[in-house]
Amino acid sequence: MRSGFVALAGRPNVGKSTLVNALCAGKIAIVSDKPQTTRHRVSGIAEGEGYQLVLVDLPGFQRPLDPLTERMQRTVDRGLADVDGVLLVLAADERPGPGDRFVARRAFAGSAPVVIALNKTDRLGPAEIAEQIERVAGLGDFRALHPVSARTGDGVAALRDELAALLPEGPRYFPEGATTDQPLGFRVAELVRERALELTREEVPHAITVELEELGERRVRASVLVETEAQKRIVVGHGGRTIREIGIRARPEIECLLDRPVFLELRVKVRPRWRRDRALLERLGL
Ligand SMILES: Nc1nc2c(ncn2[C@@H]2O[C@H](COP(=O)(O)OP(=O)(O)OP(=O)(O)O)[C@@H](O)[C@H]2O)c(=O)[nH]1
Ligand SMILES: [Mg+2]
Repeated sequence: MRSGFVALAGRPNVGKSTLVNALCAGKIAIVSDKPQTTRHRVSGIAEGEGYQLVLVDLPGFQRPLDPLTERMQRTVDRGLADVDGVLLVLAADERPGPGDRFVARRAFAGSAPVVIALNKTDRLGPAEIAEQIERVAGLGDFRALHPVSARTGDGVAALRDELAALLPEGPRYFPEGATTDQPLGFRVAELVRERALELTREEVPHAITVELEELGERRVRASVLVETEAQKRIVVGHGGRTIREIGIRARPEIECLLDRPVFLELRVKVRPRWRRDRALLERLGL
């Protein structure tokens, strides 16, 4: 039996969480088209022939702006320590820039081998992919470079095999059949947040967090927290349209996760400066 941990490093929005979901063949982490979606360390477990591969999804590298983003960057630092491999994720449809070089320096600074995933290849033709591979290859001394599309699944199986080959002999760290380390309540709150991100824009997604208040047999209650009255009006929407839509979209996924029908009650609350509220951040596991 081989087993171990591979952490994902990359700028926000390059597709790390989508790739974790593709590698694990299930929904582990929430995804959105807004940067800074992932705020916590989330593990996804991929089991294969004789191995258990734990993929550690992390927030994207960014400059910390407030206690929330500071904590997210600490999560990145801790997540990259003590792993068996680092999966450096880059977006194939963007030229590697200063942000990618910064992440790459950090990834290559550790002792663990680095595998590069050039993601979103579905957006490019073969010639453009070849050009990007050349550009990306200069970032450091990598173990392997895989062009993939987390969206279509192209190249994902070969990448999984490559990562499994990095694993040392070891025990199963999670029970057989486990898919993630996240508590159920956290996953429920994240599914609500995912829909709230989907339906909001600009600064609003960054100002949203979700606090689960009740996870009952038949009733799930959660609060969508924002920082200002103006943001609350946006998330509530005209006549309650937006918050209702968040609930309509989140509920089937929550029911699927819980494997039972539930009433989902959502409320929008203003919690001024919650991103600076250390007690609340602790409670949210940040
Ligand atoms: N076309 C295309 N889009 C992708 C692919 N992988 C991810 N995306 C999209 O890229 C956006 C960001 O994806 P995420 O997985 O949330 O990115 P992330 O790197 O985890 O972002 P943070 O958590 O903010 O650091 C979403 O809109 C995804 O649907 C891909 O292979 N092809
Ligand atoms: Mg993410």
